[in-house]
Amino acid sequence: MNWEVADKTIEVIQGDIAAQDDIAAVVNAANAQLETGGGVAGALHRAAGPELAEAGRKYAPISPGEAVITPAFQLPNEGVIHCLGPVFGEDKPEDQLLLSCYEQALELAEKEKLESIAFPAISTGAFGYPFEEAMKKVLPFVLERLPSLKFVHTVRFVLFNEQEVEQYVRYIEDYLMK
Ligand code: AR6
Repeated sequence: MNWEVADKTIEVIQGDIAAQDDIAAVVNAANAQLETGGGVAGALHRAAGPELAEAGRKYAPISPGEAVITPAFQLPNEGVIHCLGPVFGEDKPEDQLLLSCYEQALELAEKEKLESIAFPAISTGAFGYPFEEAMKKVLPFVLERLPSLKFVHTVRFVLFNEQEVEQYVRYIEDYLMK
């Protein structure tokens, strides 16, 4: 599903973040050490190869809310933006730390003049942030940020299951109707 907002394209798909071959920057739901892990981090590191963890070493450890960019190695993208989301119930204020991830990722993509970026639902897996609660923070924030983006023209949300896609689609349609 996609929409045109402020001359930008916003997309919501069900899929694997490691298989976004038409996107310049993919976002990793990273751990502080920028090593491989489960979920998104596992998928991206497996597909990128061991160079990805090596490239992350000079930045590690990163803090909750922080994002850094590395090359994408064997992935079909130009770069990987690693974001450390908050652990729900532990890193506070969790909503601000979550939004800081999205903001810093967008800023890095702009700085590197990358035209498209794909986000997974950061913190909503192993880090325990309730999916809908995270969505209600992230979507208005990103939608409001679109007009000020100069280089990024496509923002894609890559979600794991159909129900999550439906929730995003419903939220965006309601938001755009207002
Ligand atoms: N593509 C898209 N989305 C995915 C994929 C995939 N391949 N795999 C899982 N998801 P998570 P977090 C969804 O746990 O909560 C790691 O082990 C998943 O269903 O990847 O930020 C790291 O090493 C969920 O909705 O990230 C960290 O230690 C969302 O992506 C820690 O987990 C995020 O789940 C980070 O936890």
